[in-house]
Amino acid sequence: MMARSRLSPHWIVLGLLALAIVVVPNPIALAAPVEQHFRIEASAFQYTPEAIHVNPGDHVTLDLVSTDVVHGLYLDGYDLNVTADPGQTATLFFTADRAGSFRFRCSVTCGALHPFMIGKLNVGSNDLFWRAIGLGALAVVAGVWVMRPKGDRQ
Ligand SMILES: [Cu+2]
Repeated sequence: MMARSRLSPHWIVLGLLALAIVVVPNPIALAAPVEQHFRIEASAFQYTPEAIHVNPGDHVTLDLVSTDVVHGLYLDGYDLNVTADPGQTATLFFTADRAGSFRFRCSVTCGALHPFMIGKLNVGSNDLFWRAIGLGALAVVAGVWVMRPKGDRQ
């Protein structure tokens, strides 16, 4: 008879799942660029929302709305700036052709906490992040399986 493999089928399934999580292409990352429209409210001393996410190549429109005093938005990496008067909307348009994580900050001195008025633009898929989470979840499953009580033990 054939020698029995030392790898149980469970481990092979886990290994294949891990491989799939690492190498399967992310359909979102392969999608064509789209129009993205965001409304960011600026108030003392924060942006709402604080973080926005687009995919590389997306055409991005940012409407900066100031709810109190004059606020600005300077986007690091893209070197873009826009200023919104109180109660007004100012619009910034750009193509997200640089991948990465970029800070945006208020470019108009608006008060004591002005230096802390910071937001974030993420350009790129969260691929690595989700793959890492997937692998982590798989490791937990594997751990639980290894630690499972043996049927013949009390
Ligand atoms: Cu400011």
